[in-house]
Amino acid sequence: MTAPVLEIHLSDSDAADALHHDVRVGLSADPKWLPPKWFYDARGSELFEQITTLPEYYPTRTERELLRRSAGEIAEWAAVDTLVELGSGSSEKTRLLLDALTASGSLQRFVPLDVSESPLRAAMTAVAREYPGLAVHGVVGDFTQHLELLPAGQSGRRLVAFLGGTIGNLLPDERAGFFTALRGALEPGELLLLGAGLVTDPAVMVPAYDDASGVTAEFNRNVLHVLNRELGADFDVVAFDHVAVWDATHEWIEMRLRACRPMTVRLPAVGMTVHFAEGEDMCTEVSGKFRREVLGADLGDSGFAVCGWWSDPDDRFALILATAT
Ligand code: SAH
Ligand code: AVI
Repeated sequence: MTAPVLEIHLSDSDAADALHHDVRVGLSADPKWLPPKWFYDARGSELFEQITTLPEYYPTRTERELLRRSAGEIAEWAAVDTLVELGSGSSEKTRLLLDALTASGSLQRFVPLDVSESPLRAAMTAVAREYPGLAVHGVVGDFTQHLELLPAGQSGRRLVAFLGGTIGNLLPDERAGFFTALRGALEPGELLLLGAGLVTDPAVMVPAYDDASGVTAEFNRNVLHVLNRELGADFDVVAFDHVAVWDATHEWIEMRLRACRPMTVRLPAVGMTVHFAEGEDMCTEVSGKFRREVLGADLGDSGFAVCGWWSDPDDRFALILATAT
């Protein structure tokens, strides 16, 4: 087994600068908001893993089933030497791709990229142990900023996996920028495998973001623990209620934190004092759900051609294979 390599494009001080910036902008806006990437410290990443096992949270198990069905076909289509995974987290479902791509004989390297270093290290160690012939080259980075720094293919092509429906956590402008930047970072013929949630019944979607056992509520509130720890803030975390609503206009689930009472919160590291009225909402995440024709058009506009589409019988989730044209 070759020791995994970790490349860091986002140092602790870069991350601190980015957090300060996002908090200054988001908490002075009306309505207040925070970008979802700040959920994922070690505890937030652990809570996300728990979410993936909840009965209400269908995206992970649906995508895993789609990967089980499609991995062999994808491996046949794509004789790739490198599998890149953006927002890789635990890389749990990725094993299905790794199995198929290693069985087909072309894969030499796995490149997981994530903002969250400790879960990334844990995933890299586990993958390196399970796939001794594979070079594991992790990247601590932000997929909205560091795509051009991805390692190039060695002798052949790369397949970039962006799974879990994380594409839906980008706002429409960010999503368009992401597809364009990704296309710019790839050579013609290289591939994207995208996992995306589809628009379905709100009676199915909303409980997935508001589970009976309260794990998603804890995940949502975790961002306040992050701000308390990283910025010396004094959020009374339990005084915020978890809210998940389906926004039919934007076709996204919006997660919010709602102040139970009027509060004044100090954030010394950014020199801010922020007031919350009773019942005031702060948006912490959007989770966009898509329609086939819209995703195809977005990908086409950015220089990708869809060459494979797999979805479940209830049309709740899709895996899309696209080639850089
Ligand atoms: N792909 C996994 C994990 C999804 S959770 C799955 O399908 O289960 C989202 C992951 O994306 C987390 O690991 C989080 O740390 C990472 N992430 C969120 N925003 C990011 C960003 N801007 N750049 C890189 N990683 C990010
Ligand atoms: C990572 N991402 C795709 C998850 C989602 O479904 O939007 C994050 C999540 N938020 C609440 N539950 C899960």
